[in-house]
Amino acid sequence: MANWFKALGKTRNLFKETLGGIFSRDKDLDEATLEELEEELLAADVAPRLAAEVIAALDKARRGGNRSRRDVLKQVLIDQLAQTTPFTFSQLPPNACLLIVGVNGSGKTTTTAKLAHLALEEGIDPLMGAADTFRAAGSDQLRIWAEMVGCEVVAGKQGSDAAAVAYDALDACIARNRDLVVIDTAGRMHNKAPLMDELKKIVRSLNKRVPEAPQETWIVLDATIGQNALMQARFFNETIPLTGIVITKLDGSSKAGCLFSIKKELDVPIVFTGLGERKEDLVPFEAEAFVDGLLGIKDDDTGDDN
Ligand SMILES: Nc1nc2c(ncn2[C@@H]2O[C@H](COP(=O)(O)OP(=O)(O)OP(=O)(O)O)[C@@H](O)[C@H]2O)c(=O)[nH]1
Ligand SMILES: [Mg+2]
Repeated sequence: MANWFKALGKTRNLFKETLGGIFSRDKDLDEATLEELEEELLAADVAPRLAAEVIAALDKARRGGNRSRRDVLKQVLIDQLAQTTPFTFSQLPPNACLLIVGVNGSGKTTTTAKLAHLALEEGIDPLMGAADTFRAAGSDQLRIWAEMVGCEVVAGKQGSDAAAVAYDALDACIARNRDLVVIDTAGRMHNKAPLMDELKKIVRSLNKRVPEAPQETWIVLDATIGQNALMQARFFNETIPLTGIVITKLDGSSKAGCLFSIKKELDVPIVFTGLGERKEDLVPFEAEAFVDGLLGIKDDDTGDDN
């Protein structure tokens, strides 16, 4: 069981500075406070539309609703994340292909290995593809992880064609009758056209082996960078349609407001969350646990304003 509450400590501190006004007893939730709060929400990278919705809900509660302010806020935030059923590896077809993409350093390689670990725990037999051929260290890093999680890797030489390695990895998945291949790719800046074209080439190459592959394409986003993550997700989604979002480093001082805007704009599910650097630290995203962690609500809380 992941400790969301502990992992979100630093994020919560950032968020609480913003939301202090809502929670302090001696501060009446008058119109001036609401206005002040809206500005603070915007400063914390909460999208304008969401900030407006939060304020409207609090205003409504203030005008006569008897629910606690915190419950109102919690519900607005959970509704924004509108999560569907949790992802399971067993819902994938046989020899499924999961492509991992994102900008430099967002946590792709680590996440690829953590996903293989989770798949193994679910009784799924995975393979990993090291299609980061850009740096020699790219596939070495995945090999080290592979030993830790007990999963085979298909890798190419440094400088070789990433699309060819991706193809080989999927081919090996089929030949070795594995349930799933998770393919790690090189970090690429979302605004560099040649790099984004390489991503399209990887997808075309996978298509050649299996027309439906990749069945899943997940972007790995670093939660600590805030609103820029939205920009990245937007560019990647325009290049190759994304089917999932993995948010890493929520255990750092993340600017969690960006999660709400990304989810809202892309309407792609947030599938997993990185809460630390160990192999066990990737957990399915849970909207309520996330919002509780953010607002400082513990399981045994009564929900009273404080
Ligand atoms: N605290 C924390 N650190 C993480 C998390 N996920 C990844 N990291 C760290 O982030 C750093 C970068 O992770 P990588 O997996 O190498 O990132 P990458 O996207 O593969 O990087 P490039 O291949 O260079 O683009 C490493 O030090 C990881 O340990 C997380 O959820 N929490
Ligand atoms: Mg990497």
